[in-house]
Amino acid sequence: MIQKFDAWAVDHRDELHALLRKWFELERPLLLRSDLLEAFDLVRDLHPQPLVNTPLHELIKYLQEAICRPPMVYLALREGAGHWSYARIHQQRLVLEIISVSDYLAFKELLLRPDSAHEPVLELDFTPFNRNFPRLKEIKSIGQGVRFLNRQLAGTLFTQSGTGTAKLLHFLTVHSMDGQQLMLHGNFADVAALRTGLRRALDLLDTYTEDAPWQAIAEPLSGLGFAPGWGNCVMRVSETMNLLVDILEAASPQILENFLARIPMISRLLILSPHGYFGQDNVLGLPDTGGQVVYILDQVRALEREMSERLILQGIGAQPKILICTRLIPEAGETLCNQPLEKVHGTQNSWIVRVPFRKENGEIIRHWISRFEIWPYLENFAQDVEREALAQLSGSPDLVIGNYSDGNLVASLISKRTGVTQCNIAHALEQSKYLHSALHWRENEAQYHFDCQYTADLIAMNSADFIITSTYQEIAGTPHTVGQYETYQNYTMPGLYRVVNGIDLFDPKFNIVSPGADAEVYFSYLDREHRLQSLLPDIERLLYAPDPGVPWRGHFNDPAKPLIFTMARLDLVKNLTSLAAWFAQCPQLSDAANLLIIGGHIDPAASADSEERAEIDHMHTIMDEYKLEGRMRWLGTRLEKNLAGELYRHVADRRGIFVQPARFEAFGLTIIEAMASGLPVFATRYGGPREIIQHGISGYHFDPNDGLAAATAMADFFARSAADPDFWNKVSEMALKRVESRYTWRIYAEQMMTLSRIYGFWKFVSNLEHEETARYLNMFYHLQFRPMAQALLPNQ
Ligand code: UDP
Ligand code: LCN
Repeated sequence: MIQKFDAWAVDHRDELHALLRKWFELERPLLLRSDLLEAFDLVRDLHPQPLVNTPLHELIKYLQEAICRPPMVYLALREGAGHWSYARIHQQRLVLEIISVSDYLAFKELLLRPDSAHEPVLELDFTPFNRNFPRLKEIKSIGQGVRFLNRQLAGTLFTQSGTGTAKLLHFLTVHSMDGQQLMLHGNFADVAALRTGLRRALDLLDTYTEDAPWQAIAEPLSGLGFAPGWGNCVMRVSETMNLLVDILEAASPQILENFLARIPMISRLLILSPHGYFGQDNVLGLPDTGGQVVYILDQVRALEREMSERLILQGIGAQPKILICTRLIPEAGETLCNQPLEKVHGTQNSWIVRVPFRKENGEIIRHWISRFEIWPYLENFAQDVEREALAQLSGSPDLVIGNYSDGNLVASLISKRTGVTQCNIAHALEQSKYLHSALHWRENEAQYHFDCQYTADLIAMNSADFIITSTYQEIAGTPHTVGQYETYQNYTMPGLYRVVNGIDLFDPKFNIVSPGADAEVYFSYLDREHRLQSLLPDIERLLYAPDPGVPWRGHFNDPAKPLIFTMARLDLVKNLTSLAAWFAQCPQLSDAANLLIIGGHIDPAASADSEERAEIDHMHTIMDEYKLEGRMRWLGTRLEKNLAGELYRHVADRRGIFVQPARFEAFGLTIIEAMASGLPVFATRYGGPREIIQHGISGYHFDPNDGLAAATAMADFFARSAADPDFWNKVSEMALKRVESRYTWRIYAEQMMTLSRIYGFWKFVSNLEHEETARYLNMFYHLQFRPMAQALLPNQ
């Protein structure tokens, strides 16, 4: 591409010059893709020579960012996910020169620190550590890591004569759970002996009926060297044994996967979610407590069910146990977050375990602390949690799952000490939510401490054995937008350090496993039988009574109109205030529908969070300015789950829509909840919603930077639905179908358990330990993260 461009540029200096001039005229040193394309379009329209389909046009398509400091422009080009290159061009010379990522970032640093050109900088680069590890090649395969790993490793393991089967024999011989020996007793000296044993066992099984239970065959099989774990009845035991016979005969990755799927490996989980108010009642909507809590509680129920069913099928009596470890907050208001132990509703043996944050001197932190401020407490927390978990589980967990930057860091610390497999879940990576937050970290230091957070992220994502994400775009973005993990590939925090390769998107550790919406609560508005009629009076009161009984502002002059509904935490990124403004500024929309907003508080004094207080004030200003009193109702409350479920359905009964207007949304559980209820959804095009919704089919995306277009699209939707009721029905039907086929907790739990088993197996039989990386991270943790985190402690 660059060569073609160079050849073209020799004869087209004028066009190139005109374009650079346009960029400089914008008088902004940092230009985004949209700015760069817009300028190109202007030049194209004015210029006598056609520019479409020229090498310049090709190049422009890949531009992601540019830094303009006359006379130089530095360009970042993204040919596809994870494929970046960098170049610079001089305004007079007009020759494109390829440069390194380091040079690009160094130039970017000058924007903030113009005098730092010759300062030495700490550069982080994980490239050398990963050279000998298998990695994916195709962009479209990103996120299917464990399947790839299984294929790759099965290939090498079983082609090296004998080693694969011998390792498998060793694995099955030492495999135990909760102290109980499983699969093989250890009587088989080699693979040939195992083969003979399997033949004898299968002959023996032939003499029983297929449905004879494990208990009937346990003794004779034990005599042949077989321990429990093969199945709960003769049929299943012989199927499992036949899979092993096939592997010993000629292994294929698929047979190996099917066999591993049957080995009981996971029964004790440790899940970490330190920062928020983590509870089951009265917590949603509080600052820092949102989807992550919903996700984990639903996840735990699904995983427990899946683990139990699998253990029963394999004839194992053990009961799975899951611990969710979070912080204990002594001053926890109306919540139960001051209780050390709480059983998870709807489970047999899953618990929320709360451990307080403490200072070095043992003093316990009593109040809630924003997620941006908790970094100094995590190291002690990790130690305390580890002790507590080992005691409660009577041993190590089989898997540690981290959540969000803080939980993933704690998972890394625990997993490093115990050797337990580590899985990360991001929920939200703040680099995508707060634009240029790494570059401007110093200006935002007082409020956000992104230096600590992004350092913790780098450590955790490189320590994890595997990472699950809710969408593909979370890892790799789209052809033209950068993925959330991709933002960690290279970035700079001027004055701190520069990252030239922070994470590899093609690493097989990445796996897409999407969450679901709780089907007991979020189901179609048409499913009349299951609907909770008893909640209707509450909904009538909340929406239409002069006093809804919770803090509120506004009412509906014309309650017959359909509703535009939104519900979220009231933080800046969720952007609810903008939705109110778009609604007010678009008369077609505010004529067609009423606006219902649920989030935050009405009284700013009721909030402990500065960002939330600012949003509350802003919402009042908009309501005053546009006189929204009779067209909008704002409820400053947190809805209990069942009530929220029935409310989505009520909005659907009235042929309304759900809107998610965030500036950026990592995934967006409310979107799948609304869709599962049969509501047409309009959602931001930045982040997960773009992948959840197929635009124009199962809902709509919009650009939150263009509120007028978004409001007009909603108004058109209402107009078309009024003219043709089938139009609304079609979108509603497709939304329901989309969720059913992709976003359910049953699919999630199956996939998650498959990953854990396959990964656990490979970790055992092959050398997947990234020892050198671990050492590098250890140094980075101690020399970089720790001092920064300690510096946040008050009075230091
Ligand atoms: N939620 C709720 N009641 C409220 C506010 C929010 O039940 O008053 C739930 C909502 O249904 C969803 C979650 O909180 O399950 C928010 O998750 P989402 O992924 O949309 O956003 P997050 O808060 O995680 O950024
Ligand atoms: C955090 C977010 O910001 C949401 O986008 C997700 O849906 C939620 O966590 C659950 O993963």
